[in-house]
Amino acid sequence: MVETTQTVFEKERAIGLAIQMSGQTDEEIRLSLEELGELLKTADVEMVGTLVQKRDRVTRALYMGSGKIDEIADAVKAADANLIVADDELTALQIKTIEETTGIPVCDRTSIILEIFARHASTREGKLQVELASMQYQLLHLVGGYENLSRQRGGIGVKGPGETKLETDRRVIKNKLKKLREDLEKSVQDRELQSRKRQDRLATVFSLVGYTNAGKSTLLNRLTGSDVKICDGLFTTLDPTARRLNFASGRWGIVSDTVGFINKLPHSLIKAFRATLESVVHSEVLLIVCDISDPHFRERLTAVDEVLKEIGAGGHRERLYVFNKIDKLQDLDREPIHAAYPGAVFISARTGEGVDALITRLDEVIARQYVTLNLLLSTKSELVKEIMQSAIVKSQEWGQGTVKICAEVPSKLRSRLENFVIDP
Ligand SMILES: Nc1nc2c(ncn2[C@@H]2O[C@H](COP(=O)(O)OP(=O)(O)OP(=O)(O)O)[C@@H](O)[C@H]2O)c(=O)[nH]1
Ligand SMILES: [Mg+2]
Repeated sequence: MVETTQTVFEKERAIGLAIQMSGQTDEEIRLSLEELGELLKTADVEMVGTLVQKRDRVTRALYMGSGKIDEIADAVKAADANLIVADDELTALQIKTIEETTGIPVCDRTSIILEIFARHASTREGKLQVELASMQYQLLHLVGGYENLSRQRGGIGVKGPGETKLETDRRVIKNKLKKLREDLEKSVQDRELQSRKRQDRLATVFSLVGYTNAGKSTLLNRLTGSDVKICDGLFTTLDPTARRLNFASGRWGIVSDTVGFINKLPHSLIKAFRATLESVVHSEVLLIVCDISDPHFRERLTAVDEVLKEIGAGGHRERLYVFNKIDKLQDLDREPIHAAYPGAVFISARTGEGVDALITRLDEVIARQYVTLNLLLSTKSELVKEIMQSAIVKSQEWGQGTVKICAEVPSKLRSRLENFVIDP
């Protein structure tokens, strides 16, 4: 009988497996498994039990120790589960061995994340990036001549787009990967050409970054009056969205929302999402959004930091820590947080509390990205129009064929104005 993917999802009940290496605390493992449960929930799978084994190292073939495999089988039976999910990325050999021993399909954290991404990707670029990451995962998990259960089953994490028999051939996948990369490059170029208005290139870009579900999109909507989709689930946003933010001072900037981060974010995904994350790498200011109502917010911030380093946005870029969801906490002691994260701002993107103070801070930041210049230009110069659109003009004196302007100008425009600067 052929089961549709939908019915498979509805029925799925998973046992989560984790390895506790020496040096990892019980709490760390509990937290990670709890998050795996959230990931599964977002992928419509119920986590009905967990199994943890303490080990010094991961067994090459089995992931867990051989004695533990019988326990997995028992746990699966007791909980009436029909899926085993490891909280780490498994090798093809590990998947094969656990499946053969237990007779139950096996997948891993990475494939669940890939599945969620596949479901949430909506733009062509997003879809191409997910396809690229899935293909890379498949390539790593090809086992010659062996069709594992999860493959036959065609469920979670394995429904790589366009899956055909031919794809068991490494060479075919590699060719597809090459084509995907080219398509993606083209798609990114098209986006840049279409969406980057000339003016926007002069703007200071604030990138909203943070753990998934921290409230980045809610904050974008609150700041710019847009209506980006928000949802209480993981990885709601995959595609980068940028909106203009106008300040009362006349200055303006771009706020850009992007994919959230998570612990153990698969390398293949980070690599595939390079194009999307490019906007973070090139932005002047990182707004690190953090859900302060999460008791483990510090660990989340560490995970965010690690991903930022990995994508090359670790450096000395200006950072502003935005602690969100204060409406969920009654007596929040801000002192220790201020001490650990100087300049931190506390807000509720949902109720709007603290958002005005955040806007004031953003305007202060952006003010440093402007320079005041006295200029003498030809009235016919294209630059005059550009200044009028992007700068805060303090005075203008129109004469015969020339115009004297005193203006606060985005510093990105400065190099093009150098020849027209005059003494006040
Ligand atoms: N109580 C409360 N809930 C909030 C606040 N901000 C956001 N939320 C909720 O948190 C959930 C996640 O919000 P999103 O804005 O989608 O979070 P995100 O960081 O964009 O998440 P991803 O795109 O999935 O990475 C939603 O259910 C929001 O309604 C807040 O200030 N207070
Ligand atoms: Mg979002």
